[in-house]
Amino acid sequence: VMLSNGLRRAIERNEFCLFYQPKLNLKTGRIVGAEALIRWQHPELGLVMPSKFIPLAEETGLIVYLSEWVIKQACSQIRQWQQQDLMPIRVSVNLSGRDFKRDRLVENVEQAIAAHEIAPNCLELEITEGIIVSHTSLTKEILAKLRALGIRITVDDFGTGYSSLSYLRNFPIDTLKIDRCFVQNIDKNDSDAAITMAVIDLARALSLEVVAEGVENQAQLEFMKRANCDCIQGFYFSRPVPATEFAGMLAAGK
Ligand code: G
Ligand code: G
Ligand code: NA
Ligand code: MN
Repeated sequence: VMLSNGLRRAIERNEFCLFYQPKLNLKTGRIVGAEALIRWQHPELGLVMPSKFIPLAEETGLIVYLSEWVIKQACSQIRQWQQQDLMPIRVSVNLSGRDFKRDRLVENVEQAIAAHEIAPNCLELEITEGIIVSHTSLTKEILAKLRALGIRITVDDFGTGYSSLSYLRNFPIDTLKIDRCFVQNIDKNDSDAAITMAVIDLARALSLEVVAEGVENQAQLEFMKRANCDCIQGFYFSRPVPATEFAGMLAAGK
């Protein structure tokens, strides 16, 4: 109850911030991007994680305002890093199903990119497989418009959406992100290993980029290298960190 009352005020008071988790290109060993993950800097509770308030924001519809803020903030951050000569990197943001029930999303993205004068392909939108399959016609239209702007689209949690694969040929997509539930037991479970390799091959065959999320140890990293996965993201390389810390990692990697 406390959180639900606070959420609306928190938006007005600008109490949110973004953490950034690096994505590492396995061929070059360099950071190529980051996923932006929202946190709520609550005046009494401290740093509140998204799992504690995103579901509520989705239920109440406030998510639309949060997403708008996240998009603007990510674009502003991309611009700042560019000005510090820390580019080129891409930043991805997570969107919710609610965001695809309104045409305003395209306008929000277009305005944020223009206001911060960033290249559209520096911004990536992560959309779960579930969103893609559940709201087809308007979602497809919105995605097409976003893609036409030059925004990159990632299918998040790939393999968990209980979907047919046919959307892959109908939707404008750039990247598949292998869900961490497959990555987790890759060394112990032959099926998970086989599924992961098949997804990587599928991505390659469709000329899509493929990212493995939730890489937590050296063995998983080596597996992804052998399997020719493009990029990894996970605690083994880095947890999500504040913007200044991420900038430090970028600078050190130069
Ligand atoms: O950062 P953390 O590991 O706690 O993220 C938990 C979940 O919250 C993830 O599923 C992530 O996709 C989601 N999430 C994080 N930031 C955002 C955001 O800005 N918008 C939406 N819609 N979901 C987010
Ligand atoms: O797909 P989704 O947007 O839910 O993924 C983002 C979430 O995954 C965030 O909550 C982030 O903190 C979490 N995450 C990132 N790397 C790892 C990891 O290596 N292991 C685990 N368990 N979670 C991770
Ligand atoms: Na994500
Ligand atoms: Mn995911």
